[in-house]
Amino acid sequence: MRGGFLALALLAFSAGAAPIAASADLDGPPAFLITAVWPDRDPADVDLIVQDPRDGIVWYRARETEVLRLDRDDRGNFRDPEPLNQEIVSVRGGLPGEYVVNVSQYALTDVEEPLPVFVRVQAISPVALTVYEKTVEMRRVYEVTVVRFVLDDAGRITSFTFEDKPLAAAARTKVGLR
Ligand SMILES: [Ca+2]
Ligand SMILES: [Ca+2]
Repeated sequence: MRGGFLALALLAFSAGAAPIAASADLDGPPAFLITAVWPDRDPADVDLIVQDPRDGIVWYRARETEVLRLDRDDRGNFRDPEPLNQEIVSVRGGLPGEYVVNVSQYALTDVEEPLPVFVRVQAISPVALTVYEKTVEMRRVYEVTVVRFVLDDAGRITSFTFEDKPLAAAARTKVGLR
């Protein structure tokens, strides 16, 4: 799979994205989509937590920043008759700087097998293009950094890095939770 990731990354560098405004219109078309998918009908509640370059964080308790929006919150099978398990965060505009993509488990207890969570970053403009994808295996309640990417002034991704950067504590503080 490593080779696959590298090929995708190189594709992203060469294809780039059309220059897009640094100020976002949250109702306008997304520049990027970040999705997390876990097995259909699984009761686990996985959360996307994404940070923008101005330290804004989206998650299920805070669904919008200047440039990010949680478009779909999924709580496993809780109040959800559909088998699908998928969370979606959209990136609007081309605010330059670093974006951090984390996934966490709200509640996963007593599981023997790891839960595979497939995370994908897609560029939408000018064409839909997967720029990064990875499956992380989650075993219990915790948070992991899947990928960090940097946009330049033209809205192009210039780097992918993977150093862990926990966001959940900061996200909780922002909304007044301990
Ligand atoms: Ca969730
Ligand atoms: Ca679901």
